[in-house]
Amino acid sequence: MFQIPAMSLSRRQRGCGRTFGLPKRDRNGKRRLRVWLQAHRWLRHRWLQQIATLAVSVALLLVAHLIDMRRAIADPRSRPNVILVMADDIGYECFGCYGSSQYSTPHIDQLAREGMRFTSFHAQPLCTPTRIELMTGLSNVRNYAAFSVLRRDQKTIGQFFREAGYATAVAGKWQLLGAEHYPKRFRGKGTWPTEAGFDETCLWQVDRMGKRYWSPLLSIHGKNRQFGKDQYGPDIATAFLIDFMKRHRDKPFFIYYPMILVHNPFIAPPGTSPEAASTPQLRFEAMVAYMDRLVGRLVSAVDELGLAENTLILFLGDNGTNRAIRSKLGERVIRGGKGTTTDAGTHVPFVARWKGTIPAGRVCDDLAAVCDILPTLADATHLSLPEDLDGRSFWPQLQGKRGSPRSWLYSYYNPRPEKTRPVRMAWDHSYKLYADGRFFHISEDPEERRPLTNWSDNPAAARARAKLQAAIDSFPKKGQALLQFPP
Ligand SMILES: [Ca+2]
Repeated sequence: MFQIPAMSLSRRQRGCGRTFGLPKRDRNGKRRLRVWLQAHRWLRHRWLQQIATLAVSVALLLVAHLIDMRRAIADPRSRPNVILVMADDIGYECFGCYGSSQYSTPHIDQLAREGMRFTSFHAQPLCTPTRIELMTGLSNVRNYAAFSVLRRDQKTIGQFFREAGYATAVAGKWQLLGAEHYPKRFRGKGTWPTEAGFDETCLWQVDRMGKRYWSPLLSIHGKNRQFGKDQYGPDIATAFLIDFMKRHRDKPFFIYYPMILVHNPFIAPPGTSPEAASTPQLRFEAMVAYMDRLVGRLVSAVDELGLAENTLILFLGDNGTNRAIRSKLGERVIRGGKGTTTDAGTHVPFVARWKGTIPAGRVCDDLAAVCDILPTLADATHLSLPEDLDGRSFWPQLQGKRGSPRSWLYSYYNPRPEKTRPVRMAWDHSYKLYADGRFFHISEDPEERRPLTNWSDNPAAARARAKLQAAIDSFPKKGQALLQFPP
């Protein structure tokens, strides 16, 4: 109950009261009018008070929110450094943490123990198709023009980070400009590394095509430099990035490291014994071990600089292993599947570490793909992105939450559109459907040797087929940018 304050009525107020139809000589009526007017004034007064209180509360909330935002921006955890490492031509079957005892990958295995490993991560079957997806977060059906060419009208991961105030660097292999050894109509039609958002660059195969391992020809800050015969390209790229990290330890940085290793030619890396270099297979295994050592060198530098709890490190492969390579995994011998659309062509390792933020030692079985990396990094670092990307963020999963896992993956693959025909496919953990109707039980038949013909008798297969058909139908049938280059 509230108390009505005592107050006298003005002549005007009394006059007002009469307009409400009270009898002129009714004393009780006048008293009721007085009480009503007093209550009305009090309520109006009270209402104004409430409006004022509400306005002050909203203002205080806004101020608190702004203070929180400023704190969040000032908190290094909201703008972590990001190091994105992608090895060249290596599937999941070549890593200790994925069950291999044939290969030696102790540093990447340790990264997995200190972070999270994905068991069902997929890339495109070949270099450029994967790199375009990584740079743009889009399926190849939207923007793939030609092999070795990233259309220069595309917004890239480097540009997003640079615009957000990050220092950016790329070292390793580029292959996105159209170098001198490609047909003339593709040469120079793609994107320079600086145009793609990278401040500092140390890259093999930008405009020139020299050697990648010993006696490498590297483009450093846009100038081509020929190194000597005792100098090893992968060492130079790694040292370049460690130096960049040291110089930018006090501000957020984004490092993209598309590694030069372990693509053919299979040439022994530094320190390989003659016995370990006697066959291409053994030299490949030595290259894998050296690639792992370089990742270890980079991670050690992060830890020694005291940045482990402020740096998100990701490692993946860009496509399956070279087809000349055989790798034992449990009872299976897996032939490298680079360039093919089977599991051996697309199934790559994916490991992420951010000490104190990503729970250590976790394994995630969710489906994920290369085009998901850009949205995931945007989530982790509070970048804003367009909403029409094909990728889906798995940042919740990296924090140990359930997230919104994919129920299928989709691929449009047409690496050399001047001579290849597009392959369109969708798959989940169990089944894969091609747009031409081929349908496989991939968890039982990963090499896709036995197309399913009686799937309609199996309700689970029929349901999966309908889901995968809908996934394929949700994308355009034809590539949008094949052999088209902006001026
Ligand atoms: Ca590759």
